Amino acid sequence: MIKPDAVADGNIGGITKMIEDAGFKIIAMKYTRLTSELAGKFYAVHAERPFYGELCEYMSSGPIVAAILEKENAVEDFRKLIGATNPAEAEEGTIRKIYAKSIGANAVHGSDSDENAAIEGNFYFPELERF
Ligand code: DAT
Ligand code: MG
Repeated sequence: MIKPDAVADGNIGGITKMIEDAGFKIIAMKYTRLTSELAGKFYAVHAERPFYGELCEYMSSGPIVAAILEKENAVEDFRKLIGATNPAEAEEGTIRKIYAKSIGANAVHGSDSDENAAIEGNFYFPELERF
């Protein structure tokens, strides 16, 4: 996902270019907006965390871009490309170092496992049978 802060700042193109330049193939892409309830469903795994309410509010604060990406070793390589959750700790040249504003408004989401990538892909693109 390209998160609301990055979409609002006009960074869809810059982030998408970094993703493609890193060798990821975009196999589905959608510009959409979550309700707070849907954001809560997407991030249900964080329901007990103190920042959950803030996270759901933020993720529904504006449009986002959801995409399914394909690559060998995609999960690990994408986590490397996006950098640490907190942009203050993200390495130079990572998407979050370049585009994120804060630990909450951190420009992009990346799945943390193949299993969750399938669940999250299906959340946005249930019409794609392969997910
Ligand atoms: P990541 O997005 O790097 O996988 P995560 O899964 O731990 O990070 O958390 C999901 C999102 O929740 C994260 O992108 C931004 C928000 N978040 C995480 N930790 C936070 C914190 N300490 N304060 C505010 N928001 C936080
Ligand atoms: Mg995560």
